Amino acid sequence: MDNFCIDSFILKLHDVNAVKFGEYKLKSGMMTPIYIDLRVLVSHPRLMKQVSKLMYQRAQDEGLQFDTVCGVPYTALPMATIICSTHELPMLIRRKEAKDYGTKRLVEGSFKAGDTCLIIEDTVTSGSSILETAEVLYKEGLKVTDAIVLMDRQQGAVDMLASKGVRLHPIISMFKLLNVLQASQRIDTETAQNVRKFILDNNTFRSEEENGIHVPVSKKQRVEQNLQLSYEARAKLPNVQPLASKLLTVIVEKQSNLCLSADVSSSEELLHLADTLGPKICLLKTHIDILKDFTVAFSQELQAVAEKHNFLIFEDRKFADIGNTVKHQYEGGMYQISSWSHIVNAHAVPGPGVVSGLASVGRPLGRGCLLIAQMSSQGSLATGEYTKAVVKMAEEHSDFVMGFICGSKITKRPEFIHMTPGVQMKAGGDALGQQYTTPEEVIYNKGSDVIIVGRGILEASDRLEAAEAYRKSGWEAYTRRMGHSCQ
Ligand code: 5BU
Repeated sequence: MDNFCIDSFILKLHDVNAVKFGEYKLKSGMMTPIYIDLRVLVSHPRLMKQVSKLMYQRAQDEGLQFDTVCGVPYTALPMATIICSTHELPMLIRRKEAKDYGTKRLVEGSFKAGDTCLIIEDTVTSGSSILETAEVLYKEGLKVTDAIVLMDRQQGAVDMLASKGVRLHPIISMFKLLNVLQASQRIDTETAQNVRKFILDNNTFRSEEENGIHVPVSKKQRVEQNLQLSYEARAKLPNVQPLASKLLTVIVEKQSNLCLSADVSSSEELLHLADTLGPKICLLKTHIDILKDFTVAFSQELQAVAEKHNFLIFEDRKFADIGNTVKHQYEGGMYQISSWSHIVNAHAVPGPGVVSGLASVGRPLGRGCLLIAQMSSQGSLATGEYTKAVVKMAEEHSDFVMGFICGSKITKRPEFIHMTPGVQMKAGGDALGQQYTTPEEVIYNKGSDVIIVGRGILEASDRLEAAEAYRKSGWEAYTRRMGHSCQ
């Protein structure tokens, strides 16, 4: 059981008919094309044990502090019981109806006012059942800060509960479940797509918002992130730019969303970095004009190393001139960037001509371009309306523009890749205006796709160890965002 993974667990849920496709009515009256019935798990003790293990593990991973545990009646009751009995934790039982004799208590068990209670739930849609239980516990003087749920239908519960001060930690998300069932051919593409559409169209928290209930912006962003597709699914989208598809595939193959910013000044050191850290990265970013000894032979060697370790090369050239000039800068001069760099980036300041100029060289070579929509540096002017205009420019050139340099997810269109520089294990900055956020923040909270790390790795005493730490951190943040808690 130690090595079992969420994917095989999802298949087991399907085997025991806990996941059903068809037309079903939810508690709210809403009709749904997918029904999750975890009540059957009581008949499958091994699965029950696995559920409880996953839930407890999640509480540990999140570092949750609590005095007692309460399962939402009834399906989650035995789950809470197993967790509490295995780990010798005090449990509470919430009654659905007060008895009309004896103590008439709504919460059974011993506790004192001010104790923190962790809520356990089997499935959530809007999160209202968890909230109901929390409210009963509040009335008894208990605190509820966190809840763990096995299956999140991704229809607004995380955000609704967050708006009430309860953090929800889902083990499996609907999109993860669909991806696994589709990949294992348990359901066909059409069924999976129908359900995805239903989930996207029926977000209970968004409808509250549409009804005029105030929702903080960050919560809105979280809703959008939760509904996104996996890297794998995005690589296969019909409208994805070919190089974006290639990069997404590399990310999945190497379980790495790490781009190394190889800001070193000698070609020998750069090649050594590429060769030693190559297995850890999906992308290697260069500033070719800081090399003191560039040669065409070097660029050929770099391409060979990229092929050997299956990563792409991104020259961070930040083109920003009229179309005709950038065309020459891209293909000519001493660096001949288009001949060796898979990806380049550009500022949108000059207007769409900059993209057309670059595309005239790069598109026939199968290259891709990132537009700089935001920058990590303090006081950057690339914000607000400018960022929105960059997204629009990308949408109008989506055969060459594959994504953005940005601080957070800026478009819902899943074919675009978001890459974020200014990443270190500790938030902070340097003396020249660089600002750092952590891999977790960038990938999990901000919904970006790729972390770009330079000095966080280059200045470490063991660069390989540091690269692995960033790879792991970026990948775990992504798997957690997708509701996938083990690898
Ligand atoms: P650092 O050592 O991790 O701070 O390096 C960050 C790299 O990303 C560096 O090469 C910058 O030129 C690059 N960068 C950035 O930091 N911020 C931006 O907004 C853009 C690029 Br665009």
